Amino acid sequence: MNDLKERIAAQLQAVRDRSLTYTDAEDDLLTRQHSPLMSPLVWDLAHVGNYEELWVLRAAGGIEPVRPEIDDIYDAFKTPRKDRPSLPMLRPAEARRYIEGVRGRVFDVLSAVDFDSPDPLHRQGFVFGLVIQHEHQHDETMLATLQLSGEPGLVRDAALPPGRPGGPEEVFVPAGSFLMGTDTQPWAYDNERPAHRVDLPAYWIDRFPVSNQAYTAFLDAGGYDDPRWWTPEGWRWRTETGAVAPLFWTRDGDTWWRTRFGRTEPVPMDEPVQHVCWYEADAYARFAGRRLPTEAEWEKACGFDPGTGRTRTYPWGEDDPGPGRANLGHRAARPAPIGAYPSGASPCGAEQMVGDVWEWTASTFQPYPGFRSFPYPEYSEVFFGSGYRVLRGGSWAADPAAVRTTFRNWDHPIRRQIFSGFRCARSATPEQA
Ligand code: AVJ
Ligand code: FE
Repeated sequence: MNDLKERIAAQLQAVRDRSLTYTDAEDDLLTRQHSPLMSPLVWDLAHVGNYEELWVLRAAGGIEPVRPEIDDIYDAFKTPRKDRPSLPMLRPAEARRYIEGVRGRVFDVLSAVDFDSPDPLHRQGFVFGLVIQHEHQHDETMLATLQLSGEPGLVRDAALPPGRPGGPEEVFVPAGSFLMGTDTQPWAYDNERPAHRVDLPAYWIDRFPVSNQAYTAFLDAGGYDDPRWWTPEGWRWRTETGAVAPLFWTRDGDTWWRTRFGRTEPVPMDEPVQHVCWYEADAYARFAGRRLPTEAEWEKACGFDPGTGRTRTYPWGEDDPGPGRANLGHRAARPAPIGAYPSGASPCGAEQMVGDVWEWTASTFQPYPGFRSFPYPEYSEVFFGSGYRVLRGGSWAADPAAVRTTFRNWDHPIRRQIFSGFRCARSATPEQA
């Protein structure tokens, strides 16, 4: 019980340290717009504080509003990202003071909260999980903004385990049903619920995410000039943007270079490809004679344990993600080489399902059968439909607090400033099944 309070307090502290590190910069960098796709960094910073005020202080704590007059400024639905620079935002110093003031009272609510309360915001500390995951997701968004800005400084050079070339390229998942989603993860979002049985025919899925090496073969084969591989919308995206390679790649003679956080280096061929949009992932898969996995195929390959019939929290089981299992939490500012995490393998033998890159799936973002919006429709419900594709697994920039087998991310199919890659799948033939 108190143990959970301590864990929550530590996680609140850790995520705030992270946000403050990313925004420890000159006012100009924080208030400028680096891309119409992104908010000014100082908007994200005050927004996470305002979100805490709305959910922990007002909704869960019953505390009177601290600064109701700024709610509209930090409501993501009132102003699209491209228009946020013109908002009367708090200046960086004021934003830091505001979020610190809110945070002080968040700790008051935490000391008083009863984790066994029938109130679903209180029970098992849900509302704290909500704001911790929310802030980590915005931190990842801030990293994408900083990457677009070209600012140096966020490359981190923690050593990652070496890659392991060789071995099977795909793993087999036999036909059968599994439990998708969750009723038991205490901090799962509404979109991960409820748990429900899904029956799948047999399929093959890549053991690893698609590497830069494999993706480069697509470029070399003229894949970006061949409409055969692209859907009509994908081809339109490709011609309108003039894209010739993943975002942040440039060519010099025979060598592809990539730039990350202001540092330019030859593309490391043994890493998962990142900064591709859904259309690129889908086109590559067709070129390779494969397809993207559905979300259900991805989740079953990630967590289903045929031995117990249950779906694991992480591919390897229930242990928290550590540095030997997966590349998470911005320890290094890059995906780890292919094969770096044998001890992070899932029951079917798929590796690097969690960490490294978000993985595009074939699926649009839809509610599970029996979905109930909680605690508010603007987290998930308003995004359901055909406009978004689901990404799974979490990137090197995702925090372990916001990563699990059932976690669902989504974005427009044109987006590639996010830390996105993919792996391929194919249906088994009747003989194989
Ligand atoms: C789940 C990453 C798509 O960033 O739009 C942040 C998370 N929701 N604030 C997003 C989110 C509200 C969301 N994604
Ligand atoms: Fe938000």
